[in-house]
Amino acid sequence: MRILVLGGDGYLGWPTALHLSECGHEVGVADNFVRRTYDHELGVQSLVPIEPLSIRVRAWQEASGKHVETYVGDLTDAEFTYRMIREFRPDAVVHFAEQRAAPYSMIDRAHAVYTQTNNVVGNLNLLYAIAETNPDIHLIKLGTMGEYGYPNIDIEEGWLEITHNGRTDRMLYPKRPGSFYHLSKVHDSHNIEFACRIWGLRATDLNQGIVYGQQTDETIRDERLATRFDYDAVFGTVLNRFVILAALGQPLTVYGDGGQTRGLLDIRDTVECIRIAAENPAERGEFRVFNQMTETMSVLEIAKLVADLHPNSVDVEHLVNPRVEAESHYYKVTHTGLVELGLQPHLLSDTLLTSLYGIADKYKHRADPAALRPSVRWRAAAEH
Ligand code: NAD
Ligand code: USQ
Repeated sequence: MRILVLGGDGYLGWPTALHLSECGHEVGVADNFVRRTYDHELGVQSLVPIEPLSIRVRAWQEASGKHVETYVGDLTDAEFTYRMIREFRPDAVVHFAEQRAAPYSMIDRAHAVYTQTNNVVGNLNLLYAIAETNPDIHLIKLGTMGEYGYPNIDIEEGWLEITHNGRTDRMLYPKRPGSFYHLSKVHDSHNIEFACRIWGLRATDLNQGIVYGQQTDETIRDERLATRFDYDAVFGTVLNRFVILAALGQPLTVYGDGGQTRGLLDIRDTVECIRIAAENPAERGEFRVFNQMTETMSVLEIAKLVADLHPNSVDVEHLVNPRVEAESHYYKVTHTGLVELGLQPHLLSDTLLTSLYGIADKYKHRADPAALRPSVRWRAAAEH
């Protein structure tokens, strides 16, 4: 298949592009490098050094003999988006290209507006480009488990059958997200479902949990193929961040009680889920939703696991929660769709954690201690 990976210079987009290429697909990647700009803005860098996209692509050609086409541009630029879709003629488009950090979206008004504009407008341009160029293209869109929030009922895969006053309908599962970033994904999901309904597009919305890990079978073939590994309090996600804090000899920063329970998955499962979704497309007119996660853990359980298995002594510290979120709640999620299509999950293991400790230890000198403590507070705008 011809598969275009948008956001292909990012943490997940790059390893996904390599995996799809390795599996025999013709792959193109697109990116505007804004993720590298956020690093400059925040004064941080990926703990593991990453090469520019042009060098990554050349290194992959050398390692595998396979070519990856690149498109440099911004999805909010409609002309760029249309041109890329027309030129590459994809069978499937994998859309990772959004601002993805909840704390970044909560810094202030400008960052909230930027996040929602970038994400919602980019996705809308893409929907139009697909509809007007070739409505048969399968859109595989990265959503997030946080779209659902943490309701006191079981979470289904995107849809919910509701009986009200004696009548029944199949509705989109109600959403109650916890940041302006997570809200942008809800807006995207609604726009995509509408496009499937009115134009007959085919789409898979992947409500992905928090990803951990840094290496895949493809990225380990050459140091120049490494993907990023974030540790700072804005972009570092909880498990990766705790591993790096442990390497630095810093306490693991559990926000509040730590009873926040989340869906997680290994980066090797992310790339495989995308392959599975691409090779088993949604039907025309179908808005298909998969909950892309393999296990659930609370933040405190993650901290304890990282601390217990670490060779050095590691403290766990409870901080006043900078976010507004439930610190103890019901959480039960259906996530059978991808497994039924063949996903064989890598569950979090001592071996994976030990290998991550090695990576964090090797590069810990690159971390800026000033970026470790959370500084973005959800309530800030309303505090005078
Ligand atoms: P990332 O920030 O590392 O990668 C996103 C890439 O998209 C970056 O390279 C960025 O430069 C690019 N991009 C952003 N806006 C763009 C635009 N307007 N035009 C062109 N390129 C643009 O993020 P990631 O961690 O790889 O996440 C990828 C996707 O997966 C995101 O949509 C995110 O919401 C979703 N997701 C990530 C996680 C996780 O744990 N990392 C979990 C669930 C869902
Ligand atoms: N947390 C801590 N201490 C920390 C960092 C985080 O207690 O040092 C807590 C947070 O308060 C939150 C949980 O850990 O309760 C997860 O935080 P996170 O930053 O790891 O994840 P989140 O903000 O939800 O965002 C990440 C990705 C995002 C993706 C989402 C998947 O950045 O792109 O959409 O995970 S999900 O959480 O399922 O919505």
